[in-house]
Amino acid sequence: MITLDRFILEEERQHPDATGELSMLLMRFGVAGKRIAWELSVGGLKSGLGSAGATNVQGEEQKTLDVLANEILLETFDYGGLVSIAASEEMAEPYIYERNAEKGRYAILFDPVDGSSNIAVNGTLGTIFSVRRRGKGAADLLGSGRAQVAAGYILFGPATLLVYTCGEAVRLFTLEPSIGEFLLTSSAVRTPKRGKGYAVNEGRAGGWAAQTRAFVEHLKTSDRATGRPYATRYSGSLVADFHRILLEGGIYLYPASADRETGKLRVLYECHPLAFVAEHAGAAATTGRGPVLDVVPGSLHERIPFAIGSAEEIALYERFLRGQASS
Ligand code: FDP
Repeated sequence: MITLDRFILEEERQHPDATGELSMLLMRFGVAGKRIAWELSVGGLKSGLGSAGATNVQGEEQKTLDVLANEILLETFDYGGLVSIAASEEMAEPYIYERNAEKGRYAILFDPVDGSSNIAVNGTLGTIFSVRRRGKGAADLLGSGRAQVAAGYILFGPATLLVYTCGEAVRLFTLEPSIGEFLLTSSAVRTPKRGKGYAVNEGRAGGWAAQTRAFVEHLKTSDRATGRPYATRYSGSLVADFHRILLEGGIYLYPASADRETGKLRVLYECHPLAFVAEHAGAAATTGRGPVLDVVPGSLHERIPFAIGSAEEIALYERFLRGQASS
């Protein structure tokens, strides 16, 4: 049985110059994940599962569990002197840890509850996180995705999973509830070069560019030789859909559309961290024009068109968008 803490500490020993701070920080994401998993599991029993009445900075309705998960994550890093600043999809401005302002070497960014439309129907949810070296202030959070030190997500499904990478392999842990520990499931997750499924909200196809529609049409067109049609798998939770793709291959898309020219997903809280995981598992993520990790956002809550998945599907999608392939 290899617990998360044991794995991280053993990994740390491979890096003699490590201070142990990143290890502590990753372990704390495990603690936050357990607390959020618990809150989600009892959420339906409590009153106030639905809307908290407030809206987040993107004008979306906040659910009580979004608020709660945000608070849990903030509180988790309030002590230990590890983190000096936190930015979240749920907060208009970054949170400064005054106590850690001088010593905290890291900045964290997170989407506390991703796929929040699934809250009300007991569907799969996730928490996405990203770790960067702290800079001098909020502006330093606006780096390229390649400046991330670590990134990952916690998936709240039938089991709670923790997936992360520190820029080496992608690690996958499963929560064993009887002992309250994350146990190692895979120390090097690899995404197949090609998959059989695609995930996209096709109800929005009317607003897509012709090339995007042609690409999805291509996936749906029968051709035995190339393994088509693909199967549609869309849950309304990016973490759930991405996790399937990470393990089985395929592609997830949230493209630009007429009413959302920059797509829906946020660079810093969703796209960068998942792209970091994808690239370290042999998968890829693109805006349609180039790698997501190369994007340097101009503001904290910036959104970009996003596609993530197996290397072959991502390359094909880019060819479609460039007009170099057709269905
Ligand atoms: P949600 O807004 O419900 O938190 O993060 C955005 C996200 O969910 C993704 O998890 C999900 O894939 C997508 O948006 C769903 O958006 P649509 O309802 O437009 O399909």
